[in-house]
Amino acid sequence: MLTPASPAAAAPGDGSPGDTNISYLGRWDKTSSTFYASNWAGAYLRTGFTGTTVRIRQRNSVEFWASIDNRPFVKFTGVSGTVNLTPTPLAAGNHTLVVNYRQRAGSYNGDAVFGGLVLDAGATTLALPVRPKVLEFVGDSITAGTLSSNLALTDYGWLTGERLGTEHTQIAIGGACLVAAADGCWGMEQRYFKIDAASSANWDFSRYQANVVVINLGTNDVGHSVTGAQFQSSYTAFLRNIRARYPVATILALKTFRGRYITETQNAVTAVNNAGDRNVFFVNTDGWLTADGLADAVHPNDLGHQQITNRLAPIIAGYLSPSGRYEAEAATCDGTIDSNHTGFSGSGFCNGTNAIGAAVQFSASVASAGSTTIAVRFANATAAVRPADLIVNGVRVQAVSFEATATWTAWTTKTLTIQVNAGVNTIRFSPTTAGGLPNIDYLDVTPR
Ligand SMILES: [Ca+2]
Ligand SMILES: [Ca+2]
Repeated sequence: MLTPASPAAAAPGDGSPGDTNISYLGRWDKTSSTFYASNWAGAYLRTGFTGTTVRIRQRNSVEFWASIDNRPFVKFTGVSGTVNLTPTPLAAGNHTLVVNYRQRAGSYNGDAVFGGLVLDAGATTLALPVRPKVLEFVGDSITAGTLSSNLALTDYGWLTGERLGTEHTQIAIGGACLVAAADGCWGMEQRYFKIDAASSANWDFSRYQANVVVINLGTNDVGHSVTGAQFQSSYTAFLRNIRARYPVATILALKTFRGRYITETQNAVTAVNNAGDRNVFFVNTDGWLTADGLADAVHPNDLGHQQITNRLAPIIAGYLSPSGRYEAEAATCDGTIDSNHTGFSGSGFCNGTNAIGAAVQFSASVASAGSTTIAVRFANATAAVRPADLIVNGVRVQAVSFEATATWTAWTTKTLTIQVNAGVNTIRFSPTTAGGLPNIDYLDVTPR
């Protein structure tokens, strides 16, 4: 008779948790080789696979979301064992899969582990291109997506990362404070450095380096009698401790949407700036959320998370582009992102609505204040010149004429000189006639 073989080591392509074709983003616990555990709110796995079906091995009852071939995520609730993700088989060929497990938090305690994929006979996983940048969002229930339709998936952190074509994760849990208050609160000044909110195990920061860390903390500290002095001291230490793990990341300290501990947050940023860390910035969020963007007094709904994303993504784009190139498809575009006219850079261009004031706005970061050149790439196959105002940091600085080009694929570049501030600058082109803007591909900002 056959003797059961000892478990073989994971081989690339076999779909087991250790399969190196599978990318794990966020804080996964790989201690068990048979079930990798998904931690915090925004962890996910990505892989390609061949064949027509895919099933996923689970252990005990769990809730997760899966997206195949970039289609909308499908939610699986209360499932266990080998779960079929393709009740309708796919066309034969190469496919992609993204899976996000619901975070264990509050009253939900599902078994958020991944036991591998079961593919068709002869099928294999395929490695997907790794997105080169990583964003990390640190916060409480707002950053975990509470009261949005699909929790972490419909949260501003996830949406911002997807908008910018980066990897992303939310180190967040409902009820979190910055300060580990004596009356009990998830104190992120300590918890952030753990593999999961409730774990005593330290996270291994060598697993990945974030390029940008966004902190959105302070909303809950008020309810735990944290004084302003305590908050400021903890925030300053928190910034230093994150810096010790991520030497080159840009760290953004958001003004909480409820406006809590504003001065203390700014003072903490100033303290580390004055100590020589210039890559930490306070971000004013005034006006980001409107009343209809809230599900209750505190938590954004799906619209609210979109509103935050629309404001935050261009700012982060500004910090992700040391080359100084800002694609219009990652900027704020009053129109549609199109890709039907070839020759563009990146993944497309901004086709602004043909109307006065339908603008494109870039957020560009520079190290020092002064004069710099910008170059905007555009196409305008109408016979008419399309004029616009150039507005820098809210101030109209000059009129710009976008002349006609031979075709919509005859991209051309216009160079201008502007004055900029140190840090992030908004650079806006706002059309002054009903024809709107030309199609805008990108903006180059000469670093300084
Ligand atoms: Ca247009
Ligand atoms: Ca582009």
